[in-house]
Amino acid sequence: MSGKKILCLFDVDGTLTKPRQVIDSTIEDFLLKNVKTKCPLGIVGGSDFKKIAEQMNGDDVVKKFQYVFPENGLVQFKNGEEIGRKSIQDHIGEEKLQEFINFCLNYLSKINLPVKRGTFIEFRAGMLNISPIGRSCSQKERDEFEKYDKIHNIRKTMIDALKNKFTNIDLTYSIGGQISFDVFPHGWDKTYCLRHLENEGFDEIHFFGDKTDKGGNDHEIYNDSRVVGHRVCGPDDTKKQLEDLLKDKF
Ligand code: M1P
Repeated sequence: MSGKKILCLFDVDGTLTKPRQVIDSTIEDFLLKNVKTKCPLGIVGGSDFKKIAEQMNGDDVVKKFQYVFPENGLVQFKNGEEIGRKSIQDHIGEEKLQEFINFCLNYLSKINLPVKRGTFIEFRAGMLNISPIGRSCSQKERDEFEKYDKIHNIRKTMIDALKNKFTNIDLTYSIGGQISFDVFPHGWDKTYCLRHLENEGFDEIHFFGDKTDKGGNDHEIYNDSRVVGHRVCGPDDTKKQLEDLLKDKF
């Protein structure tokens, strides 16, 4: 037993759940009965709170996990209470933001896809989420878009166009899921949540994520010197790596 104060911090999609799916009861039970009894638990997701709550069996997620950081930690919950949120419009300014949104709408109006649905831009507290197919697509359409995008690079090509156009705004583009990408100011990636843990007295923060390669939304935090990074390939692998960690540390 190490005697160290450890926090286990998890990405959601692809780490605790299958993409955009509800957490499996085996994984949730394991976390709450076997891990939480030994060390505090945290979540840092790219999604907004509504989606994280849907995937984690309801709004009570903020009571089950000591720390919940939706939108990379631009919104923060600690012990069941919201303790802060950051606003993208205050940071970028309305004028530039509208220029950016208008460019995206114009770009999206010119591409053809096998299917297009609705909600192409989701405006969140600390980021924009942009989806070429539209967030209101069905699960089947979502899975098909992901395959189509792997061949046709729809998201990557759009990100390149945005990078070329908006050299004057300090934005980061991150592909964290199947049908969309997130846009936020530099440094507002998942490492943003670490500032809310700095004074919490942890000796080690173990982060578990699946999108750890460059361009994935776990890349920066996985490589941050303030955490011990664990690259996983799905919820079952997360459980296995946690079992190993528990054997080693407790
Ligand atoms: O948590 C990872 C991503 O999940 C969703 O992505 P998609 O809908 O494309 O599968 C989004 O909520 C996205 O913001 C988030 O990063």
